[in-house]
Amino acid sequence: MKLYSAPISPFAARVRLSIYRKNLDIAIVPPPDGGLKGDAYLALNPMGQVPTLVLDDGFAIPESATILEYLEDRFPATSLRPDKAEDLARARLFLRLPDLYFLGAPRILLSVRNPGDRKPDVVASAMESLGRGLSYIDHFLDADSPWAAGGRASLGDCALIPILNAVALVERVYGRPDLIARHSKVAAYWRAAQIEPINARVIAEQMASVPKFGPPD
Ligand SMILES: N[C@@H](CCC(=O)N[C@@H](CS)C(=O)NCC(=O)O)C(=O)O
Repeated sequence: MKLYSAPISPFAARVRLSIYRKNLDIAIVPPPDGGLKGDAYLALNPMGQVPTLVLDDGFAIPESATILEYLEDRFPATSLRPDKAEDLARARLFLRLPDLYFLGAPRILLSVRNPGDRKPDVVASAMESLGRGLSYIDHFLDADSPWAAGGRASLGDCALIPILNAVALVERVYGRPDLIARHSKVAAYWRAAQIEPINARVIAEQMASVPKFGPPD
């Protein structure tokens, strides 16, 4: 089995987090020659995006949330599904909220590398969307837990860690250290989550592409 992935992609990072936490023997590889829009990759995933999980018989599964659920069904031993239905609903919410409401914002903010090319109105609107999205996450997080849902590692953490890391990158690139700090439960969660070793591994992989965005502070 192999996962087509890119280090910075929060969607691919979600799945890598699950693979590491479940200790699965899945090769993590870059897109094939021709890239995401080449014939070889489009034959697997016509959307031309990472991640795609390719099974040993060649069956290809795109879409991070679908891959995460497949890995839960196929490898239930180290389950990332919380035990209580309500906690599982919350973990899934942490996948849905960014996808539906605010993941476009860091993408917009980080897509313009040169500060001189940034349009103030576009930046302001993306920052507002980001803030609103973080407030939704804050609303549903437990206070005082280093985990997203159910008191242990779950799909909710696979969702939140890569996204909060993308927000942390926005903070550095734009000199806005307040973006996460304004949301007290998100800030406490992020503080604790970053020092957990498997989370830290994925955070480091994502951050490996930081130099492209300019000098870190
Ligand atoms: N809904 C997809 C989104 C995947 C996605 O947007 N991947 C980005 C990287 S963060 C990508 O491959 N972009 C390349 C492109 O769209 O050309 C998922 O959850 O897997």
